[in-house]
Amino acid sequence: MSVQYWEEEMETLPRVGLESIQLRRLQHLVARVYRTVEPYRRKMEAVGLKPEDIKTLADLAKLPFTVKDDLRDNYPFGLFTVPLEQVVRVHASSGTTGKPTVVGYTAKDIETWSNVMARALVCAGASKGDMIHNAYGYGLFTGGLGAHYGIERLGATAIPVSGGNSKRQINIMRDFGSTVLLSTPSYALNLADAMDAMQVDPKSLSLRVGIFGAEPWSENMREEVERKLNLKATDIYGLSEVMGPGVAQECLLTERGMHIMEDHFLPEIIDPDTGEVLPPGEKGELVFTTLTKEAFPIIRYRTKDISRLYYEPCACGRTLVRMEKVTGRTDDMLIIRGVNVFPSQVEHVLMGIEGVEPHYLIVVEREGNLDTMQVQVEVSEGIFSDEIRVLENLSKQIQKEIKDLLGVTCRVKLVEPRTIQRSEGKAQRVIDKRKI
Ligand code: DLL
Repeated sequence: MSVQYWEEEMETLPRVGLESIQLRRLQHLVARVYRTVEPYRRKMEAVGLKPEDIKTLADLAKLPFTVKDDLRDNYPFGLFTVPLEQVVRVHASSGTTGKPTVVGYTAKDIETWSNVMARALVCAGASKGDMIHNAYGYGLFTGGLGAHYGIERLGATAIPVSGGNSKRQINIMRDFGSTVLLSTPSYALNLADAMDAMQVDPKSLSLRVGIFGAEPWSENMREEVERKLNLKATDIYGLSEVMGPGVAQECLLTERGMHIMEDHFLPEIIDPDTGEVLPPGEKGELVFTTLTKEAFPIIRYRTKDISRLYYEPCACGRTLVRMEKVTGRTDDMLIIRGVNVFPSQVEHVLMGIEGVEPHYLIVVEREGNLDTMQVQVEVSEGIFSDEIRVLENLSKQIQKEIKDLLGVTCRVKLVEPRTIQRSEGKAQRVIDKRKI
């Protein structure tokens, strides 16, 4: 299989060349935000830093971080660096806590985004001839439109189906011959269930590749999606504060990690407690600086996503650094009786157990002074009609494996197929009643 690129020169540039481009862009960016954005200037002044102090890429670490609260404090447009007349689009997060965060794009930003997204699609093995079924939500969420512009830039055919109405999605896949599926991994499983209910054999469809992201998913979930949808499942990463989908994408040859579009998004890994930059290969919080964005550039944005960076060459020939699959966030980490628990770890256990479906909910409560964790999970069709002993054993097995991996004793509630609420976008995996 020959490797295809979208912007070959940039994607395969030797690292010295890449780093010199990064430095030039960084210096330009810092000078611009210092000049045009009051909150950035104030933060730099507070640590006695001037744009000309950025002399090497290592000087990036001298710059103050940006956090989600900075966006909220400057709601809605306070961090934009261009007049609103130059902003051709805005996106916003739903804002589960507090005000939503708003991001903006100039025409050139949309151009850049379309290109990095086209790169991501090609990186996942898509090409001009593909029928690309885009089930990311269209609207203020960056998923739908972000991917859409990349598909058109690539010259493939976009099917802008958005999320929801699984039955119609499957009819479209069958009738239009969708070859590439873009959706959250949880919605992909939802589609697999719907196919099953409609008695549509995935092998009768033309799906070849899935480009799944916007939420964490485990390796076991990958296997599950690949098996149930009969396609190759790849991971795509992005966040609205930095751009949207297309910040990083897994290639078909990599054994680990997604290539970061590093000439546009400069990554660092920091210790989330001290803020110190960690050496390559170490696990920590991912931080991004945008190098080319005009309307809403961001400096050292703390993503709260946990990952690590691999600088070793990749078999696909791309020199762009790879980031490990995001295994959790510094802020979705649950602390249960003193133990750190990531929902993705619970998922990992569940996906490895026979008879269990990939639909689950973690409910955390406080009883007296004690935190309790209940894991509700759907069991496969047929198991419910089996003897009670089978169910009891299954519960015990789940409880034991979670205890072994995480050191936490949980209660397990097995529920019937299709009883846990399905998502059309990001799945809600945790109900933490301690916070309500
Ligand atoms: O989720 C952008 C996106 C759309 C990415 C479609 C991929 C595909 P936000 O709504 O701003 O943007 O959410 C960003 O979602 O900080 C991660 O915590 C999580 N996330 C995104 N992609 C992945 C992934 C979009 N592949 C937040 N794996 C990020 C794990 C992911 N988590």
